[in-house]
Amino acid sequence: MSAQVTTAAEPATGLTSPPTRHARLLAWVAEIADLTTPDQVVWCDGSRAEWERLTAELVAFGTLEPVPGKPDSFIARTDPDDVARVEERTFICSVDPEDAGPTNNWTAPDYMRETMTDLYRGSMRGRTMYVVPFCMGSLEAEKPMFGVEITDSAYVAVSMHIMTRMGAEALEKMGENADFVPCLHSVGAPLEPGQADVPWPCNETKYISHFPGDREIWSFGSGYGGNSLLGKKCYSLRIGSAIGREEGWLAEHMLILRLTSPEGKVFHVTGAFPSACGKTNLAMLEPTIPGWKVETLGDDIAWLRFGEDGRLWASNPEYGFFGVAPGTDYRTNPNAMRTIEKGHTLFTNVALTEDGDVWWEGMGEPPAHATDWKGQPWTPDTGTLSSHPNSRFCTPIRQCPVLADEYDDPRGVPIDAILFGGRRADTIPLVTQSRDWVHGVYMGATLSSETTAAAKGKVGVVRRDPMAMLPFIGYNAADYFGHWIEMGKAAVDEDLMPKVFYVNWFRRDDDGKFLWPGFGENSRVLKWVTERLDGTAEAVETPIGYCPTPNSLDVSGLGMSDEDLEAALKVDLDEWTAEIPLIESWFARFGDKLPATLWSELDALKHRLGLE
Ligand code: SAT
Ligand code: MN
Repeated sequence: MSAQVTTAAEPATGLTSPPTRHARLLAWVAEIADLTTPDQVVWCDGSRAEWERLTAELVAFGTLEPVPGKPDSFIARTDPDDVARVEERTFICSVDPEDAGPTNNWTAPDYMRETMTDLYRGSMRGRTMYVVPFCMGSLEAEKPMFGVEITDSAYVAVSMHIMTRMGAEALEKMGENADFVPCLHSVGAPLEPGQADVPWPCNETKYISHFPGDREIWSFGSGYGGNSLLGKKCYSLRIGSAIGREEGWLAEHMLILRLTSPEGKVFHVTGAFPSACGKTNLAMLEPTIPGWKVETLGDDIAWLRFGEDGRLWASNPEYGFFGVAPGTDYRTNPNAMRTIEKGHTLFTNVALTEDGDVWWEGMGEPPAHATDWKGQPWTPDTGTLSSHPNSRFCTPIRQCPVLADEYDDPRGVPIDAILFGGRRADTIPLVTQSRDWVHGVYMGATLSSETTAAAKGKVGVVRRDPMAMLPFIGYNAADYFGHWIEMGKAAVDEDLMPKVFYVNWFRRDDDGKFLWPGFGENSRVLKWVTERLDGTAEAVETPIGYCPTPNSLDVSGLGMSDEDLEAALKVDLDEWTAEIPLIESWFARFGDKLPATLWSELDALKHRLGLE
């Protein structure tokens, strides 16, 4: 390796030896340095000094701007074209295209490696290559899930400080032999000698490639979180789901929360919702009903494994929140606001007010003057959004005031209920309980939602988003449904499996007004869920599952009209009849691979709807 090697704790000058004797890791780092030819190689140690040095450098480059109103916090403004996950540029490079399935983009692994190797050749010229050792989930896990990200973006390195357990401790734990997922990232913007840098380097050509066979991730051209923080969606969901299939567990796009009733009874719930549909809000919810308490364990990703007691336990592999900023305020998510108020937060594509604090749409009164996410002067009359709809806050989980102690417990918590939810203006009632595990899998497999700004593309289009995992299933989605069904069979007793519920906070009336107030009021739905678990809440059996009777849902003090409540809970047979062909064509995409039980579930539903 010709590049200069240093650890980031010291100024990036003197040549020091790499801080590990892990031969496979050393060989890989040397190989990538040879290929990408950075000016220097820096091993990240995760220290406070490193954070200070890198953020100061990023401020000097103009990538970050300090937020005076919050301690140790910064705003990043991306290239206006590099603001979200790029699903059309995301690939599952399995050997057999069948293993990627009809919902993923596929390219042969050899071809992808060749193409991307050409792109990586010299791609870090003029830049620093950071080596970021990290662990998804607790370092104390029986088998810690290590990864190492090589990146030429200091923004990525500091974001990894927040989002993962990383640095010297992770590297030390890896010892000389531990398995790890190599995660290679380059923004793809080499600098010629003397060439001035831009604040947000990236490349028009983007690839987010996964090699499940080799458990490897290659990302090129984008600096945006979901494309560049490779421990997150790429490792913990796409590669994670493929590992989970082999090992008998589930990697899911789920929040994890603990709910305590006024009587002190404890429940653990996970919830799968597509990106930008309120997972973070639900994870930190402040119940509006007296005596109930919510504690947070995770807001985006859950790994579900069987415990020794035969129950399904969930743990959060992440160490921070990467939440959608717009719409977040003291009314919708006070605990997220308190989390970021403590500082140490990186904001991306939000506005900076003239008195030096962050602002975004939905956070109370707009400031008279601000700098918008593109760095332009902004006033409420400008007529544009001050913040990108997918702007984010990246903040340490430990700052969350309602964090449950078990967030760091490698075993996680035993799950009582799984919620599946989407954003649907019609058809899907507020809450429906599945008849059994397989019916719950059917609900997840047919989950649908209107698209959001979290991914590039048109917003507001209804699409199937199975288990809210459409962009994140690392193998054939039909096999993934099969794996979910197998998990139910693997259970010692189906009674020990979590009960499954389908929720929709986003149903609207004919005037387009939301029928259900949402946010903290969702605690009322959680209460009904726990009462169903306890067998105390009433339900009506409908063609689609068990729905609350109007009296069984606690709406006391809500001031909701009977008509609105009825409309929120309604199973509209016409709407469901219209939904059936959509589900049929969705299932048909999987051909013979779709588990036959899911066709049977659909047939049974049609029968109950009186359609055959
Ligand atoms: O863009 S991320 O994948 O980081 C967040 C999300 O879309 O859920
Ligand atoms: Mn997400």
